[in-house]
Amino acid sequence: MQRMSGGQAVVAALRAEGVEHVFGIAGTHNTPLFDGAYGEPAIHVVTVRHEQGASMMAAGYARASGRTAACFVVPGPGLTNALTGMGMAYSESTPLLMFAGQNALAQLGREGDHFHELPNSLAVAGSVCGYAERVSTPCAIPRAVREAMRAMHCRRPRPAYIEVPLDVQSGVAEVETLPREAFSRPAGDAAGIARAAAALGSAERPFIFAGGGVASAEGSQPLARLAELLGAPVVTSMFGRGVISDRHPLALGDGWGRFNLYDELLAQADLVLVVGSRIDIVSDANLGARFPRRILQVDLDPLVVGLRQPVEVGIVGDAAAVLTSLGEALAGGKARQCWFDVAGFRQHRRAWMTARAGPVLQVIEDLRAALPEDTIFVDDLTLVGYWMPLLLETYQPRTLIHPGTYGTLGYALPAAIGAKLACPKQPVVAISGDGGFLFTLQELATAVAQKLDLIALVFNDNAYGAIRTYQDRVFRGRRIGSDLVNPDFAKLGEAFGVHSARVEPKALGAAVRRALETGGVWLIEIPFAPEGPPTMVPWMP
Ligand SMILES: Cc1ncc(C[n+]2csc(CCOP(=O)(O)OP(=O)(O)O)c2C)c(N)n1
Ligand SMILES: [Mg+2]
Repeated sequence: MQRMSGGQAVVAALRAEGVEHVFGIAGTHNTPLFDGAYGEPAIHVVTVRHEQGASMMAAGYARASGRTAACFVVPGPGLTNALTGMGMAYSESTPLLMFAGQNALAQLGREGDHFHELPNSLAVAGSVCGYAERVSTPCAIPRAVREAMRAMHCRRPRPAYIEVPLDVQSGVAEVETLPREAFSRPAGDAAGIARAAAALGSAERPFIFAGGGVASAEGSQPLARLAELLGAPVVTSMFGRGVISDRHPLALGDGWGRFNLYDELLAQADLVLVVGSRIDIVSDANLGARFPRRILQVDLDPLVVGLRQPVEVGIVGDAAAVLTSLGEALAGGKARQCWFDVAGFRQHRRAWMTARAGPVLQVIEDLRAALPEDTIFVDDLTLVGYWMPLLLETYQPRTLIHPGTYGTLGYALPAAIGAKLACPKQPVVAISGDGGFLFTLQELATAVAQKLDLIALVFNDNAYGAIRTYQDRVFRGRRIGSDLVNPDFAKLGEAFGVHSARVEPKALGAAVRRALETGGVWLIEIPFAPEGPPTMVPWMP
């Protein structure tokens, strides 16, 4: 037991849980939270320039590292500003721990002119969280933080929200900090694993569809081992890119399986093991809907299993644990030859991409060649970004961070800042369009203040290009609201005190190499208007 304020109790609980970074903006309604971190060396407070940046940084931080960061925001506008990043994190199954201040307990429930008042804030935050709670005494803080951590680490990862009224933040009490706990996830039930192993053993032409759940469970090794035992090729969802290296002889690449590239695989396969993927709407429209009849599904979230299609065996559990158990169950047999012509598929895919992607293929290959293998790429919703999961050779998990199906613009820069703070030794590159970049560009100031080495690329077509393309394709060229008048990006970079450059696409490789060598924050504008992937919006007619 130790006597401390609610603000100090929050920070003590974060320290006890191993949280190292807090992103946020202070106001009268959360200053005691910030004050709790005063002089606390274990907690690094990052002041951001908009709360949207805070939640997106925390999301990028977690996706790059698997570690959880926290945010401190004021209630009302601070919370509603943060919601977009929280919605994003919710859709991409990413943890982040959001703390908002609140008016004093006695003022709650009596709607009136209270400052920063947001009726039903718990319900508002709760709509994009797996856990939402208001604490009403400092003593309740360690338990609430523990419950939030459990919700994020033992169940499907989702943001968590804790609201701390002002009198609780400043109130002083005897608080007991909880000892560290090793969080565990369900390992999958033995009977289900035995049935799934038998089904895999009996299948003649199985393949594996691996999603982001494999990355968040650190399941790359057991995935590769199981695939090798079965001779099963592996397709990844866009969240799963990197869970198997593109150099692995069984890796088929991204399952944003547009263009009927996977028809041959799907026509021949007699069983699919779906692991750590809800089979999002994009994958479902293109690939899931044509899965073979026999489906085995492994997921931490019971609501996901069998959601899109009926499954022969469903297992609720941690992807790494279940893949390991399946591997052990099948290890007695001889490793099988792969039944599918992976090399032929890759050649076919490559020829297809070369024919359709146009100059964007070269741009992405140049980026790949110029940067080390562990570089973390963070995409925005931009035409180049859409192509990234398809075209970027990816060798390690968590190195291609593609936005979730929430699909907000402005994600790349703040998420890249979070990724860099989490993984300071890895180069980090944000890929934005001119439209999306202006949603969160002020976070360049945060990157400068944090003295980061970071490369922000802005592909400039002076348009909401994806929408312009869409209008051209679907609305017979009736362009409206999609042309943009932009600032001078080089001067903008200068004003923020970052290195800036404007380069033609063919000079991009050299430019990023130079940026990497020089260090610091770089804003590189590339005048470029690529084609979007042919079925860019697959769920539309
Ligand atoms: C918050 C938000 N508002 C609107 C959209 C709709 N939208 C999707 S892509 C896009 C265009 C993005 O333009 P830009 O960032 O320049 O990339 P480009 O498509 O030109 O490559 C828009 C407006 C969105 N995804 N998110
Ligand atoms: Mg654009």
